[in-house]
Amino acid sequence: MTSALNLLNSLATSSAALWRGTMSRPAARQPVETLVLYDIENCPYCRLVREALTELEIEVLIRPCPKRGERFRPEAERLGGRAQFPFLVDPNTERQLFESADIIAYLYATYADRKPPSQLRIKTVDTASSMLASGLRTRRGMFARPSVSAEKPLVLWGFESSPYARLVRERLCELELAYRVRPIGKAQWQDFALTPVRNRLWPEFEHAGTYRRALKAKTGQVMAPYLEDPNTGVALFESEEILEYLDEAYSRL
Ligand SMILES: N[C@@H](CCC(=O)N[C@@H](CS)C(=O)NCC(=O)O)C(=O)O
Repeated sequence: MTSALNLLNSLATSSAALWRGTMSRPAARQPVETLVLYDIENCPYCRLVREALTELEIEVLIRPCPKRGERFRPEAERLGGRAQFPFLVDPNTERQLFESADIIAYLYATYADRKPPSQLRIKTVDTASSMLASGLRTRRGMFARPSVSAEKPLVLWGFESSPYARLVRERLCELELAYRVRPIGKAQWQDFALTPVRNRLWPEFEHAGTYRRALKAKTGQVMAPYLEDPNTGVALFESEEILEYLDEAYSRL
């Protein structure tokens, strides 16, 4: 029951954020070295940056910095000089940026061959709707909880607005587990079909997105979230099972 309500709330959250972070139109160039984002899952400004990363289909390494977190916050503060999130580090250009609107403008200028969304729109409609979305999730994905660390980053295949992937990202943030996001935003109308329906109707469907194709080749289907843990060899679909796994493997509560 709780998880059904939680999922409904997550669906409402994606609606409040106007379903940004659903579609993907890949960047013209991909970073050679992975970008690093110091992030709080339920921070409205961090959400805007993650939405842009889904839209541009750019992989990112998230180092979660929830409030009261001690694992990655000191590193972010040392590098950036202050505790403010989102904080993006691009090892390809050695740029380090604060401010969501500046980060989004930088991502488009550096990696895309098209204009970014207007700064005015980001700072008004997008920020206001993202704040509403964060309000709906209240404390979820905001505060650290006791956990054991993972040696290697986990890998999460998903897209920003997925109500199911959000539940997993929140837990990864609370447990302060670093993870790579492999973005599988939607690019074709068939991507909107439920996975079992798509598998049945078009078993040979060729996905357009790089990560969609890679996930299909790896698992035989495209569904978000899909979590891989290189520390244990575990790989799972289904948000509920993933949450159980993360709690069992990493929570110290
Ligand atoms: N104008 C900044 C605002 C960033 C901001 O206020 N972030 C909050 C989190 S939502 C923060 O860093 N708080 C400090 C903390 O959590 O310790 C932006 O758009 O990136």
